[in-house]
Amino acid sequence: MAERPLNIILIGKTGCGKSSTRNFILEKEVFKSNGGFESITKGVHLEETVQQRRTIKVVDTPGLFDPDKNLFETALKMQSSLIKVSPGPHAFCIIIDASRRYTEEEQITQHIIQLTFGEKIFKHALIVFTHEDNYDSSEDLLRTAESVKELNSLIKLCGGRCITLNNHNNDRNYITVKLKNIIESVTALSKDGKVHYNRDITIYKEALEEQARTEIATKDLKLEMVATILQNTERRVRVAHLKGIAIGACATIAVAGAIGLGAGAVVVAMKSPVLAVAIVSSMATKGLRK
Ligand SMILES: Nc1nc2c(ncn2[C@@H]2O[C@H](COP(=O)(O)OP(=O)(O)OP(=O)(O)O)[C@@H](O)[C@H]2O)c(=O)[nH]1
Ligand SMILES: [Mg+2]
Repeated sequence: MAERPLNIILIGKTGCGKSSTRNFILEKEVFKSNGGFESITKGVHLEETVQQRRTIKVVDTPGLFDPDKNLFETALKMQSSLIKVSPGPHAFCIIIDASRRYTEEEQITQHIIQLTFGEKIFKHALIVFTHEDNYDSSEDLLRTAESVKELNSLIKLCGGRCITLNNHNNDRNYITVKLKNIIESVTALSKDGKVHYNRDITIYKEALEEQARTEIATKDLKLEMVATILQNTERRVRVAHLKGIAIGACATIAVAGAIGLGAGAVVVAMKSPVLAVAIVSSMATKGLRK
């Protein structure tokens, strides 16, 4: 019997190696040299391959921090990758160019990724470090990454799931081993293709649209600004979630009252929506404070 298909979405900063990684997974075209030629991905592209009797669907996305683009518009395009894969992605590969320093832009990129897909994304993500060829070994690269405080936090958020890649290595054994690593990692993460990312992105989409309208230039964005936008959005998501629970609970109580559990329960049901929403809203606000 054929194995369950796996859906993978590649995300990250512009030029980090998403399209090269897609080509590596699809065994389509392995670049031999950097050259001076850069091909910037504009849209969201789905392609598929069969590896180890599994269909692997790979979605390439436009990179964040293209200086000519509004960062939030690019994030909206990146978010639209979700409609390409049904029932949802089994893994997000957060691609990081290990030959570059992990600067403020990289940290903003991490915040924008969360603002696009919500904090749950990290439970469904693995980090792919490209430019492994800049290091003596994969272990050397990982040791260096872990020594960078902010990067180490991201690695922990992603449950320590990391893969290192040299997209320019076209040695058959190397490709076989790395493809096996990637597929095994996504298989384990998705419990053999049974678990996938599934999140209501309405509020995140609204937040990105709101920011895209402000037309702030990408180069003027500061980490604190993006961190505040992210905190406010996560707060709105929590309040909406808790309101949903409260309304659900009230409906249950009201139904119980209606089927004869007594006048007291009905009174609670009538009074509690406001009370419940007030309580949960304050809980949500407290939960976000450091
Ligand atoms: N040396 C080396 N170069 C790499 C590696 N991966 C990618 N590159 C090079 O990095 C450059 C950018 O790679 P792309 O795959 O186009 O990056 P991208 O993330 O798709 O870029 P955007 O579409 O602009 O977001 C290209 O010149 C690649 O050849 C790698 O593992 N090692
Ligand atoms: Mg690309």
